[in-house]
Amino acid sequence: MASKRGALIVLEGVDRAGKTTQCKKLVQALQQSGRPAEMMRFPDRSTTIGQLISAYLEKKSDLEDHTVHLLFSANRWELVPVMKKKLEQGITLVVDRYAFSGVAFTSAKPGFCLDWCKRPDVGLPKPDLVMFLQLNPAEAALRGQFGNERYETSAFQKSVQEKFEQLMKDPSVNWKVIDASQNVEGVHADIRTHSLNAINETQNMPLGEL
Ligand code: DGP
Ligand code: NA
Ligand code: NA
Repeated sequence: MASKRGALIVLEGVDRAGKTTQCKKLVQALQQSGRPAEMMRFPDRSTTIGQLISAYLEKKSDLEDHTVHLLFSANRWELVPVMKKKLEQGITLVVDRYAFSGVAFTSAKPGFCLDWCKRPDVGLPKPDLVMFLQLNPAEAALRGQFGNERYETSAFQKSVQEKFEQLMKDPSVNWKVIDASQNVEGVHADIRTHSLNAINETQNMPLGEL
């Protein structure tokens, strides 16, 4: 019997929706049930390109908007060989942000259309499941202040949320909306259910492309 590939699972959402916590909990739960799983995150600030992105987000450098968009995309592309290898080895990848953040954050800036923003990511491995952690701005505000990084203002985040809502209309992507206002365990239970379904449904299907 041919060995089964891992699933590519992505968590998206606006800042403070709990993506990172939930990615970690999902990886733990999958591992504990005997399913190989690893976490990844984008941007991956550890690479040379990632360090340029990190300096930009920390406002230690300024980069032209198209340029930074292409750097975020390049940062995903440079990890594709590693991702494909792990998926082929049967490892499920749980990814904290992906191309959808790329499109939502840049298209929230003036002068960018969705179509241009999507182009550089065309051909990337397509997630088997994308879960959007939905949290309204009032609930997000209860979780504390924004940090000091670029993009961390309520006006910009509102615009990003609207862009995500447009992206979620794309029926070629397996979107699931998760109510992130539940407690951590409630959110985790929803995420685990969708993930187990995706792992079972996609293990005999080839990996798609964006
Ligand atoms: P995080 O490490 O998850 O806090 O993400 C860093 C910030 O960068 C966050 O505000 C979201 C934003 N971001 C993530 N991916 C992209 C991308 O591809 N393009 C742009 N413009 N912003 C992104
Ligand atoms: Na952030
Ligand atoms: Na995060």
